[in-house]
Amino acid sequence: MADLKSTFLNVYSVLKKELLEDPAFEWSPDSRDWVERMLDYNVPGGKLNRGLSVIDSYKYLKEGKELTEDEIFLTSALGWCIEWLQAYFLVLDDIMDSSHTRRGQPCWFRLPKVGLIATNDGVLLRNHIPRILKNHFRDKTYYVDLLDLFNEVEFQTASGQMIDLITTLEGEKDLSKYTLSLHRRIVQYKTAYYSFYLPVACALLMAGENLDKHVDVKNILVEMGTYFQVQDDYLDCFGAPETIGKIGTDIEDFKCSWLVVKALEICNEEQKKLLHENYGKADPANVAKVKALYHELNLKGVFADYESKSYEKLISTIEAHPSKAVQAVLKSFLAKIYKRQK
Ligand code: DMA
Ligand code: MG
Ligand code: MG
Ligand code: MG
Repeated sequence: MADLKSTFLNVYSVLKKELLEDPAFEWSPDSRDWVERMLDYNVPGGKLNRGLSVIDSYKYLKEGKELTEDEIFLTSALGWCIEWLQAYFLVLDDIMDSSHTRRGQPCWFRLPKVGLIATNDGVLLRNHIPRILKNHFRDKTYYVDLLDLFNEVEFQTASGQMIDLITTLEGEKDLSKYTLSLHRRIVQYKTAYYSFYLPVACALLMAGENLDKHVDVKNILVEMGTYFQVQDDYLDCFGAPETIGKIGTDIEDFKCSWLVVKALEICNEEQKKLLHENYGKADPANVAKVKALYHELNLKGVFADYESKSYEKLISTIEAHPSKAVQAVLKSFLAKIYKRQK
């Protein structure tokens, strides 16, 4: 595993070098330095789960057959395209969410020398993906499907981000619209497609599969992605910033988080009033009141219950899938995130 990760990181260096020598641009030392620093700061520093999953999934689809050097390189390159997509969304997400830290360091836009240049860096990160794909997949039969897949998933993610953001401003801080179904819709689009469906879909395309025939796999992965974002919402409030690498902002940002949805479901009138008065305010005193209410309502326990029920449900859906190889892909993905602390 440690070995797979170092191979994967080597591929990052290769891809970065190619991008820094892209013949479509006349590079100067300062432009090259900027992009290199921007990439090193934003692309490889995460858990790399999404990227590594492409290699893992492809292995399972090949039913344990040893991968060739070429296959390892190509699955890694696709994995990195997903990590690039993630970096692009996160750089912009942190600006929009007024976040402070990410992966244990200040958000890119918080660096004094960066600021709103970060928005163009986001655009650059996004543009790197089709360039990597062109460099390495142009002559593959599945090239068009790959481009189409990334386009579709990017559109879904941006649409999810849009509804995540506009629900926080529609009307005057209206908590009554925060329901489980709205939450589900937001997280399905903003997180599940790119984090869960995309890695497996990349592996399926490389294995010569037609994605239209794998709608059942997509549905399970979207379910898993929803569970993953509920964990993210939980950790935003209850996770340790040193472990998750970021300081939560969901309460301040008036987000339609799973926690506030659950709190609204189980609270009494008095507690609801407290939520209305304190949710979505930047003052730490207001945030502390919301957190105290979450403790009072035992949201930790409610979450633990949700977590084990989701796991059981996912496992039984996976085990109902006719292909053992697909089952293995899905189970390994689930094992990586079950009860995660970061
Ligand atoms: C993030 O949702 C979704 C995308 C597409 C980046 P979020 O704002 O809850 O993520 P985080 O908690 O990592 O800022
Ligand atoms: Mg965010
Ligand atoms: Mg966000
Ligand atoms: Mg979050």
